[in-house]
Amino acid sequence: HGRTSAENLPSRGRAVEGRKLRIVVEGNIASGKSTLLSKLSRINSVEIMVEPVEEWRNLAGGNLIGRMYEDAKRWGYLFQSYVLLTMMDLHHKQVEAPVAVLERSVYSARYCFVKNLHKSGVMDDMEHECYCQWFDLVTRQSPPQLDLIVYLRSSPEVCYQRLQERGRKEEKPVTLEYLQALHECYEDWLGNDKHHSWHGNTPVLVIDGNEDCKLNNTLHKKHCSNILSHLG
Ligand code: DCP
Repeated sequence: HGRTSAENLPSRGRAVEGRKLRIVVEGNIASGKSTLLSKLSRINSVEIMVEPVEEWRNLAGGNLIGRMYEDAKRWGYLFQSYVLLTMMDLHHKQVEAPVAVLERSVYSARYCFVKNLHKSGVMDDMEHECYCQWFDLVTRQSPPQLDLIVYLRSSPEVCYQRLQERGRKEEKPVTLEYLQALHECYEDWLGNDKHHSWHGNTPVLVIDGNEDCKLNNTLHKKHCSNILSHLG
């Protein structure tokens, strides 16, 4: 399957008068974001920007994400503050392509991952307050451009299954309960009727992530054209 040429994009999906567009793909751990991103990367006018997990794995010679999973109480705050820094950098990185697609955003970090750490008592009130003040300051001073949020909604059970199949060493401590709690945060943020179609001013497109797209190429093509048609 070759790349889709820019001419084949639906007209509403083209950058209007040179304005470049930014899409973020959201979803739980192992919800299938990487597979969707790799399909989107075949489109000529699209550039993919993945989560900087390699940077999270190697900070001053230490594996920060690994430590966070081993001892979230000790490292959760530092990890999330580094996620905020590296994701803000990604949000503002210039790209050549008319459409940039980011894996996650500073918003899911705050409204799903940090919220869950705080709610479960792993991140204490002072750490949470300090994180939120940093978040508010940096997002107010340099607001990330968001034209569309694609929410890949996969059940926690399906995510857990996929997580075990891929077997990343740092993610061994991730339990089904943790994925269920994150799923609830994602649903509160993007899944309920109130916010179903809008997050602030940004439209939200919900895609069923339970079907295995690796086995179904037509399904992915459908998702890709659905995403591009929402950009007008
Ligand atoms: N993570 C976190 N807090 C954040 C962002 C990410 O704790 N604010 C963690 C969750 C994962 C790891 O970082 O353990 C990387 O994210 P994903 O596993 O979701 O990325 P994948 O590429 O694996 O996603 P998918 O499996 O959907 O393709």
